[in-house]
Amino acid sequence: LEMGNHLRQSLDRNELEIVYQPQVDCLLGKIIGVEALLRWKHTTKGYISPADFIPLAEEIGTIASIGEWVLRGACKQMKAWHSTTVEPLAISVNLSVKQLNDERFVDKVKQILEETGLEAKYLEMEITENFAMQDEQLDALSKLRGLGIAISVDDFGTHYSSLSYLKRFPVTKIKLDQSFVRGVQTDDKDRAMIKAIISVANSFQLQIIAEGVETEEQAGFLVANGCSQIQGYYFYRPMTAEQVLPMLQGCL
Ligand code: G
Ligand code: G
Ligand code: MN
Ligand code: NA
Repeated sequence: LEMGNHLRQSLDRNELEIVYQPQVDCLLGKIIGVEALLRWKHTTKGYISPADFIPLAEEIGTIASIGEWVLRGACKQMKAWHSTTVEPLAISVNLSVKQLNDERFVDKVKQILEETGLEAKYLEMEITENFAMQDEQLDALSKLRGLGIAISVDDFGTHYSSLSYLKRFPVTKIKLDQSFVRGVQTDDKDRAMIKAIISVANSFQLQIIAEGVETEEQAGFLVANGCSQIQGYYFYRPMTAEQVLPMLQGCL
């Protein structure tokens, strides 16, 4: 209860911040995008992971305002970066299914794009497949895709969902979950899963990016098997906007 009250006040108290993790294409040899990741700097408990407070935010109904804050901040930041980088990059923002289910959400997104001046093609929304790929969300996702926003499936392959949603949903990219990447050097089955998921992406003509890549061996295996887009500590950790700027400008 007390935690919930704190969370309600976190926006006003400036306790939320966004960190940015660059994504790399190993064949192109450059940064191709950036994921925005939310952080809560709690006054007494220190940094709290979104994995721990997003469920609470959903429960107490603050997810709409927190989600909107993240989206606006991330779009604004990427628009600012566009004026200083050689090539414009896309920003990827995580969505809660509760945001998609809010009938005002799509209009809010349009408003934020207009307000920040970021073109829709430079925005990507990440959703997890388990709850967000139901009929209830199809309309909102189709409208977002219709605006030109890219839609990626986060944590792909880890939930109990049927693959058939890929036929009907306007997905543009699959994010290969880090749990599979962990086992690249030790587990035949993880390697088999990775190859199978890359094959699914190719068959559906979807882009694919691997998450949680921490070693050269993991990156090497992924690239050798057709997944050249990589996100993970091996290249970059999530960083503040100030820290990430020189990397986007190519001064690696
Ligand atoms: O960055 P970290 O590993 O702490 O993220 C933990 C989880 O929180 C991940 O599943 C990530 O997708 C999710 N997450 C990070 N930022 C946001 C956000 O702004 N909104 C939502 N809904 N989830 C987020
Ligand atoms: O569910 P989602 O993919 O949005 O969550 C991404 C989470 O993974 C973020 O919390 C981010 O901090 C974390 N992350 C990013 N790269 C790595 C990595 O190389 N290793 C590990 N363990 N976590 C990572
Ligand atoms: Mn994500
Ligand atoms: Na993930």
